[in-house]
Amino acid sequence: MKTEITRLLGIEYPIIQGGMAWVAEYHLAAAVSEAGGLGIIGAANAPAEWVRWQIRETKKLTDKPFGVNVMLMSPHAEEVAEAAAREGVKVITTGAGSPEKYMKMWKNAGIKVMPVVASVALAKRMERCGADGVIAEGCESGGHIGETTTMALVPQIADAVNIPVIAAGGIADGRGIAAAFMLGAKGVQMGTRFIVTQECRVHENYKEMVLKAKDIDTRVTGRTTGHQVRALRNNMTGEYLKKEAEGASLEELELLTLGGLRRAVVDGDVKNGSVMSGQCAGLVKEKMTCKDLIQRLAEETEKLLKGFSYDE
Ligand code: TUI
Repeated sequence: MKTEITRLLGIEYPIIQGGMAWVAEYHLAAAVSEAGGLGIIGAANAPAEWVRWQIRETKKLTDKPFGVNVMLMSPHAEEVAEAAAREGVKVITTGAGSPEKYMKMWKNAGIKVMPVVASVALAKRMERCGADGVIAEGCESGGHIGETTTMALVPQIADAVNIPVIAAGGIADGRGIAAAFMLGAKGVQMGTRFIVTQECRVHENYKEMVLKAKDIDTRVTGRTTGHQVRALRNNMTGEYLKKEAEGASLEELELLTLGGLRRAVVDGDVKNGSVMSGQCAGLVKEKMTCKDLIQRLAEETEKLLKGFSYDE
């Protein structure tokens, strides 16, 4: 599975672990990188001090490349952007905005930068300002999402830019990875599938809920506020959507989600917390180690791509 992405990042498999807020901490990132993928530490809303500590702990567990995801809506985005560069991180991904103002600093530090984008326009802007690749994230993803599906977004972005495209959103097995290559991607990013791994430190209740989820079990809150977030349906999404339909204010709606992800990930309150997950949760059926998972994904993908026939 050697592609432009494995060569660019110096990794074995073109499989990147999503920089999931609260979920993507150093145990998971190190395990994914050790298994030959690219592990990512999700900085989310954390301060730079936390990110520095996470980077140092990851380095104790692996010599392989790993990355940091800078969530651009964070109040700490600027200090995190600087800390990641100073700590010698090899790869930076970004989410929930445009990282244009940090690009020069990161490129001067020799970092490979791959912004997550949800539109052709932002992908083109990222190419112009020096991105090494873009992660095209469809709205099947968990967490904060855009408007367009992976199936429609990835080929449109692949046509629009000359840098490698990584597909994200709705991918959980070798079929999804093979399909992503057919759409023009040179790699994939997966989040939901990595939540249910041995090394992922989220509360067991969270993993159980992903394992039990069916195809129709996610909901998108915040369509009226512009902060669309996909999560597994529970009391919180039910109440949020009811209030949203009644025209509740932004402040009132934010009260329902504030700290909700932490509540689900850390406290295991999967009824009232925010259990962010992609639509592919229904494909996640067993807990594995990151090594076994990546091996299996590679085998499934290679088998499909090698012996492809219309009839099988
Ligand atoms: O960022 C994500 N996923 C996330 S961030 C997050 S933390 C959070 N929680 C609640 C509310 C808000 C944030 C949880 N999940 N994925 C990458 C992504 N980026 N998806 C969509 C976008 C995006 C959207 C609009 C990127 C850029 C953009 O417009 C920027 C511009 O200037 O055009």
